[in-house]
Amino acid sequence: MAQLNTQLAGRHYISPLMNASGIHCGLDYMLDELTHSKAATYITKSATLQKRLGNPEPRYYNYKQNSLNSMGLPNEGIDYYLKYVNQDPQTAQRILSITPLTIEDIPLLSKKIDASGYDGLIEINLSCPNILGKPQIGYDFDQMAHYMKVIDQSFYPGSYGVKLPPYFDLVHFDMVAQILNQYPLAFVNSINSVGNALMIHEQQTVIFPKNGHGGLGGATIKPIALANVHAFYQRLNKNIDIIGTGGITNGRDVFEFILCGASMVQLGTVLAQKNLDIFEQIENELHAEMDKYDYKTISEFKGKLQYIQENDAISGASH
Ligand code: RRO
Repeated sequence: MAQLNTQLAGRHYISPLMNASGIHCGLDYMLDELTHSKAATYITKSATLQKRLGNPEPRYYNYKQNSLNSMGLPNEGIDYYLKYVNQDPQTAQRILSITPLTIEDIPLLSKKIDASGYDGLIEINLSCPNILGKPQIGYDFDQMAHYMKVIDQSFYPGSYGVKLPPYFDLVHFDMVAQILNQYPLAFVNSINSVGNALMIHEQQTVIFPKNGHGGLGGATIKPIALANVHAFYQRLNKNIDIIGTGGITNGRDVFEFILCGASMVQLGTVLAQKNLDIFEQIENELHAEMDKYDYKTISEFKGKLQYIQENDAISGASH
């Protein structure tokens, strides 16, 4: 039987599967449930310095295999999540997500984390699309470079990664990689939801904030996510691992993200739409996919995407 174990930033995980930040991870009991599920680890809801209630409702909508959200970063505040991750004996495997709302928040968040004794990985969210009046840092390269400098001064080398928004232009991948390659990141998580999308039911927007605009997640964004993972795998220093996120619904999808270079993957919309059994189901499907190609370990095919050659026939009728 194929082995699903993998590594992220030198830490060992029994499989590449975990939740995406924001899904089933805002409160203690949800994190407990994730801990007892087949997920290899969990990541917390992205924490700000202070507790936040988030945007007015309705703020989340499911449609087929997709979702639209404008949650607005509802969370219990950094102290709450630090208490949780530090009471857990397997802290080393856990991932804490944080969102600095201003550049001044960065050293304040790091001081709190340091004082708590937390020594797990930290995901720094540079890509929330839903904070009124605050553009995504990941789309403003000058700001991003500035943020990275302060992040580098505030966090230990190799202890943190960044969550990025989706990019759509090859030059943007070059520019972002050029900024990130200057720093000792543990990982990059690509992608956050596709920001400021719109869904309509009958004649009306489906969520309230920002006149209905919100982050698109789910199966529709998978090709965008794959392209982002692939582009960053090609451009980032090899010691920066990649977490692939966006539109995963089955084991085949996970296989594709690993082919593109992901070391781990996160489940967002699918986890919101189904229950925690989805981890076991996707694990089984990934086993089957690896058996199909006779792969025994993740490392045998990680980053080994094959390119179709000129005049090759496209194989497989299902596409
Ligand atoms: O809470 C949210 O509105 C949210 C966040 Br912080 C994020 O990073 N991505 C997203 O789709 N929603």
